Amino acid sequence: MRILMTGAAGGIGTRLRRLLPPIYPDLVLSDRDAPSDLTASEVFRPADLADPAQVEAICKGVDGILHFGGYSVEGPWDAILQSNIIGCYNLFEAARKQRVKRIVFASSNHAVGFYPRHRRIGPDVTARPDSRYGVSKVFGEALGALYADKHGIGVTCLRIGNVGDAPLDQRRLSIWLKPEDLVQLCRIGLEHRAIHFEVLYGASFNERAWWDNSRAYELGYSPAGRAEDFREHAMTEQAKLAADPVGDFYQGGAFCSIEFDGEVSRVWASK
Ligand code: 15L
Repeated sequence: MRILMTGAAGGIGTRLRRLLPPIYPDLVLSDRDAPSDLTASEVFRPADLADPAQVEAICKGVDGILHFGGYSVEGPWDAILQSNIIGCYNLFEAARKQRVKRIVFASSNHAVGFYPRHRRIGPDVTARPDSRYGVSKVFGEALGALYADKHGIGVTCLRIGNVGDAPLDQRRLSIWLKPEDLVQLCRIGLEHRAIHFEVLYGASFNERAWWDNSRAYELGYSPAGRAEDFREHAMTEQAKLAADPVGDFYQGGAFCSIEFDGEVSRVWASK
C-alpha cells in the first residue's frame, strides 16, 4: 500500500515517521514545510492543506491516508478555519477524486471534552467539543461519515487522547496513548476488512479510562501501553500544577477552562 501521512512535521507525525516505514515502506510524507531532520530515504511532498490543488497533487496514486495535518491545539478562528475546516474538506475531496480507499482521521478527545470525568462514554455520544479546535474535529468526523456513506471511502476517526512516552499528569493517566499503540490503530484503519466508518478512542490500556473502546478491541486492538505503570511520575507532575476547577472536572482539561465565562458553580451541574 502507498500511504500518505499529512502533518509529518508535527508531534505525532515525527514519532510515526520512525515507526511506520518498516510496516509501510511506500510512505509519502507531507506537511507545509519539510521536517528539518528529513533523511534521504524519506519521500516528502509539501502541501498547504488550504490549497485544493496542492492537496490533490499529494493524493495521486495513494491507497490510504493518515491525516494528522492541521492545527493541533486551540487557536484563533481563522487558523482553525483554514487548516482544520477548509483543509480537512480539501483532503477528503482530493481523496475522493483520486479514489483513495482508506482514510484515518486524527480526531481528538477535545471533540467530546465537555463530558465530565465521572461519565464513561463510548464512540456514539453526542459531540461536546471544548474549543474551536474541538469543533473542527467534530466537523472532520462528520466529513468522514459523509465520505464513507456517500463515496465508499473506509474512514476511521481516532479520538486521540495524548500521545507521548509517558502520561504527563493525572488527566493523561486516563487518556495516554503509547505511540506504538497508535500505530496499531492506524493499521486497523488502513487494513481491516470490516472498516466502513468507525470512531475509535486513541488510548492505551489505561485503568482510569473514561472511554468505552470495546469496538477497537473487537477490531483486534491489543494495546501494549499501561498508563498506571507511570502513576508516580504523573502524580508528581500533577502536584506542580495549579488547581483548575473547570479543567479538573471535565475530560478535556485546560481546553475547557480556556475562555470559560461565568459561574464556575454551573460546572458541578454537568451530567
Ligand atoms: C490534543 O488533541 C492535542 O493535539 C494535544 O496537543 C494535547 O493537548 C491533547 O489533545 C490532550 O488532550 O492532552
